[in-house]
Amino acid sequence: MQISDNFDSGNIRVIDASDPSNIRLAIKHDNQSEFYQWFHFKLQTDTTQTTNPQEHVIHLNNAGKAAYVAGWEDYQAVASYDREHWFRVPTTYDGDKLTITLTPEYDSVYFAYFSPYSYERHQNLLHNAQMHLDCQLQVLGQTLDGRDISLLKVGEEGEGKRIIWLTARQHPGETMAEWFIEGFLDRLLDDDDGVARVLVNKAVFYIVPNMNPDGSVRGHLRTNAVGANLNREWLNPTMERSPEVYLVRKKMLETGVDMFLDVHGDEALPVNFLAGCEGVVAYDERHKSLEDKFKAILLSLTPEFQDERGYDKDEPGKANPTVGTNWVGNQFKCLAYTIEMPFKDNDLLPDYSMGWSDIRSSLLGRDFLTGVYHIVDDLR
Ligand code: GEM
Ligand code: ZN
Repeated sequence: MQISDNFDSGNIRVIDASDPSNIRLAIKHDNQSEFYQWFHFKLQTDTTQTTNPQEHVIHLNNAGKAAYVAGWEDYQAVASYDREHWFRVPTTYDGDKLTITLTPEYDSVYFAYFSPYSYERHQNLLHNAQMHLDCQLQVLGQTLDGRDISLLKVGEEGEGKRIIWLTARQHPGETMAEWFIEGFLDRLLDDDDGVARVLVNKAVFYIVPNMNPDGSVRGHLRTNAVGANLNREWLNPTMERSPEVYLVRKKMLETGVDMFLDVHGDEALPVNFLAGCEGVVAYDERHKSLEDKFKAILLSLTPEFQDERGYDKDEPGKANPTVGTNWVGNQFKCLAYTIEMPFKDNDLLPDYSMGWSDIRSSLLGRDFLTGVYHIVDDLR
């Protein structure tokens, strides 16, 4: 039996893998950081040796000190035999260890915190998009590991056209964010879709499908290559520590912003929700009415969205200015939201076999495009 993580977004450390009924592993920290929670590893076993298939019991021994331990409550890990279709597997948490049990049907099986979004798939997304007449692939610069910081521009600037920015995966382990972008973009570039065609005439879109490619490939939960939490770098980013934010922010200052969506995942809350910028200095009645209208639109569009549960609201003037949504909302006095999807499930509409998934993230992205369609005229 063999456990490995030497692949794109792999993350595990083997403590002891000699006994299939007591496999002991640990999740590795993000580089130069205290954060960890994302895991992704391959189990190679041999199902032919015995007539009765053997249940494998896998312990993540350091789960109890992960970044967001509430994320392990009622959480089920995902597994895949073909690396395309991911299914939930029986998982328990005792406050210390996370334990995954599976009787493998095949000799090789992958496990992960959520459905991975590979760097290859990321590059395919960029290059498929650029084939569309209305889409241009721009490179803003390079990350600290030397990967492109890639931006997709959809549509053209023009008199009266709204400027709409989306960023995703500042936190690389929140892979649902890039699945969301895949759905949003797939629809935006669909020439047969009336909503998309009207939107491309009314707005220009700047989309960064992956803000943190280094952290993604390294198998990080939350930081870039040098341990920077990008969603705490927006007030004073530097090329030495956070070039991803520095270069995107610089481009935003060139283009302007009428609406900003920053796509994330949340470890603990089993719902989809939005976090606004109500605590920034520039927040005013216009901001609030735009937020209320956008939320009302989303509530009418899909039962996958709700506005009862979410983060505590910031007090007036007390928002953390280093957070992307807060910096953009304040700087451009625009509608700015953090979108949060669950690692677990949407408890209002549970799927007992799959939980929240890559497919549901992508479909939510398609629904958010309709939301943008219904608010685009109000953005100025
Ligand atoms: C969160 S967003 C920051 C908190 N925002 C509000 N409004 N309370 C983060 O960066 O901690 C996003 C995430 O990590 O998913
Ligand atoms: Zn996040």
